[in-house]
Amino acid sequence: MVAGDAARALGALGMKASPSVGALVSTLSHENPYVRVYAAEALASIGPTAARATPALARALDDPAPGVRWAACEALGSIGPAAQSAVPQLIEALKDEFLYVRIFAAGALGSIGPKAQSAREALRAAANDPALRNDAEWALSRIAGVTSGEPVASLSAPAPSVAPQLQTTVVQTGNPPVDWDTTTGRNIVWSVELGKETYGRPVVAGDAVYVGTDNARFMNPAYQEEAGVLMAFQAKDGTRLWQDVAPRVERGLREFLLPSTTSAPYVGGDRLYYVTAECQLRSLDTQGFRDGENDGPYREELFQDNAAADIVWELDMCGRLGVFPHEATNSEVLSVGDLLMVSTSNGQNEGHMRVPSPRAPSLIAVDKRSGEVVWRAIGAGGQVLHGQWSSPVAADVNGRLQVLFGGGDGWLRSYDAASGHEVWRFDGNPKDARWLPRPRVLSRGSIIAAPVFADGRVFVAMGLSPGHGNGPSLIHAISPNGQGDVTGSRLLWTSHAVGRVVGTPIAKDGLLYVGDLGGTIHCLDAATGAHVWQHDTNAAIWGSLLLAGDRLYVGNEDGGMTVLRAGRRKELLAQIEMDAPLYSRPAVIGDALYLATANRLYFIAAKP
Ligand SMILES: [Ca+2]
Ligand SMILES: [Ca+2]
Repeated sequence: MVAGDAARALGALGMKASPSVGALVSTLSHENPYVRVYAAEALASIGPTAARATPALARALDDPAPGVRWAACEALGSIGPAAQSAVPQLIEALKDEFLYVRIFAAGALGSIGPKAQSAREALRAAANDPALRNDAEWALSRIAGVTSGEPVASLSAPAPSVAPQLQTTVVQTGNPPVDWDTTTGRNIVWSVELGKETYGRPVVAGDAVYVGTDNARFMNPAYQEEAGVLMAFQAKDGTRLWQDVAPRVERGLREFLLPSTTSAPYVGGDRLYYVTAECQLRSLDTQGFRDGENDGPYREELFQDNAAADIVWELDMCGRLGVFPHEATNSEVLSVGDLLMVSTSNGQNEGHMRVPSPRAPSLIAVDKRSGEVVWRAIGAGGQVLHGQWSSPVAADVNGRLQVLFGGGDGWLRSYDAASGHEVWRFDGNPKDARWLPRPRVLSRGSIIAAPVFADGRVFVAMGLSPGHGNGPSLIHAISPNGQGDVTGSRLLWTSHAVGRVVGTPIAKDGLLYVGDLGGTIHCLDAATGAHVWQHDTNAAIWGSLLLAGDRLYVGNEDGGMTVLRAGRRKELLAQIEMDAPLYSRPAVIGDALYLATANRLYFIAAKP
């Protein structure tokens, strides 16, 4: 893979790699398809000065590997008008069997602009494909000489109801145990096996508990492929009810999406909504096939027995919206009236060189009943630093419902919940911060933890993928009453005292609790940002914290569960060791906890 590594390194240099265009052109005919992909991606990050690669890139549109074809489209697009000679091959690529090749071909034709006149008819035909419409229409406007930038959010449906119906599950009442032992079984009522890499958090609704995991245990012996799974258990005793599998979708991707369901579902009545590991938003019937009916327009379930999930509808965010998810599609589902809102996880290409689908939405609102997209927001667009793994939250700000969404570019954006129009935006990064994705340095960051709204303040913690380790970072408090860019005008305070954060903080009684990737839990004064206390748990904190009654539960990557008393005075209540990593927030029901480790689900309650 030396040639591939060299191509990746050149791509990272961007413009500075332009003297290597000749070498990259020869690398486009390397025998290893991955090396050819990296060469094309490296040419894409060089831009217009790679113009002499145009003939070779046009030939690469016939490459047998789809990844090479779409990366070649990206490169031709970034060369721009000087890639005019490739227009005939790009027109052919509009009919490629792989969606991303078609999308990026349309994007390249638009970037070539008025010199791609001959593509107009083909683009008009391509605009009939819903997945391609955005990019084809954008390309047509560019060819016509219109340079007005982003397509406008389309709002075709009547104004949806967005009555506040907020899910505030982080702060709970109840007094769950602070004392349990998985070896002796103390206070463990039951436990069941999950997959082997579980990041999903348990969600309890009705008499069932749901959790996203992987297919490592082949719970359905008839299906032994690598895949993300959503499991449903009976809440009282852990009896398995059904599971939903999201088989790998052949999109010409190099299968770098995590094959484990990380999205926590939202359950409303007899419908459950979640994002699969393959970037599909699904509505399921909570009764599965046990009600004797195959519900909804979706009838193509792979399995239709009592242990299988009944899909009501599915929105494939890649196939329908041209989204290019990076590494994991993990959004929680925000329910607001008739709408569901999710992050699409649109992000960088596999080589981490650029965002291949910059016009795909970052955040969408979908009609709960039909699965139709009501509005879409581009958000970070082409500025995503890595991936997008934050989840939207709703905030009722003086009677107007805002949707707060942390972008992969480090900007927090607020949208009007009904229309999707941006209300304000806040840049969480210092303007001079550089992208340095390695431990122990201050890097330009993305927003991964969900923002928190409490007592009129919005808190947003900056983070990086846990794979890049911990480092100095920032947390901000801002006022949500502004318009436009509020970075300078609505900042209340910034604290430099925290490390990189990926788990959602908790605000309660004037205090803010934040766990970082260095393993430290911080208690800050919510009004001033002043440090009240901190406690080191000795391993990275990934998942969100849980506050139940006055008990703050903090799980870490080493399987350590630390329980502290919430309040201004630090008090350690318990330290419990589990035998597997704790990545997610437990669910509290009454005085009991549903807790998932990386491989097991536990029901924990005081036993007489
Ligand atoms: Ca059913
Ligand atoms: Ca169905």
